[in-house]
Amino acid sequence: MKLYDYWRSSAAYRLRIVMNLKGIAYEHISVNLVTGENRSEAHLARNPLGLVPALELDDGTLLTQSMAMCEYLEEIQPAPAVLPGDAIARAQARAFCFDISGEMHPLYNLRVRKHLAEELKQSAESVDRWYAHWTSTGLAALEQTAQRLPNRGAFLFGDTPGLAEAFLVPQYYNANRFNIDVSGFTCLNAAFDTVKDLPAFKQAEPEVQPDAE
Ligand SMILES: N[C@@H](CCC(=O)N[C@@H](CS)C(=O)NCC(=O)O)C(=O)O
Repeated sequence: MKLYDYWRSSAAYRLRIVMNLKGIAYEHISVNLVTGENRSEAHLARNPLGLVPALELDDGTLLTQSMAMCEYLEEIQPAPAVLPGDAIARAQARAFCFDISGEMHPLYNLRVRKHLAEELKQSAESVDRWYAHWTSTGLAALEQTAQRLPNRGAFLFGDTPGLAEAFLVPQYYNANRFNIDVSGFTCLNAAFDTVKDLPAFKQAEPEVQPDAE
């Protein structure tokens, strides 16, 4: 499989973690978001929204949307599982991931920040405040969710790391990068600390990717 990736893409980071957890080898192909390579004809043919990641299967089929791709990987290679076995816990784990990928991240994605700065002429300070606001409120809600989880084991959803951690860790990376205070999020911090040094997570870190600058 080919993963259209960018070292600093938090959505691609989710895929890298899941592929590492499952031991699925992939070819990394960098699509530079800073130079706008994601808006090139070649990449728009892969994903008309011009976003990464995209996953190209061996027969040339292209998949987009990190959650859909992770679910695909879970279906073709169920072990080790990244979603819990119980249907309710599975729905809750998916909801945790969608809170990140569908509610938080789209609000402060690069194209949103660029639009705020370039089209709406907002200052760098306002854009940073926008970013911090949506990250902090999103993480605060996730903290509440994590505190109420009935199925916690060593990890958020049981005894193995899964999609919830694979979606959370890249948001922590971003929060760190933009100096957002996460010290109050005790459950999320514990979840982050439990996985951050596992090889699947270490090897997915932005700074060790081949296109890291
Ligand atoms: N919902 C999509 C989000 C993908 C996405 O927004 N990717 C970002 C990088 S993390 C991107 O390509 N941004 C380019 C841009 O905003 O122009 C997913 O989960 O895969």
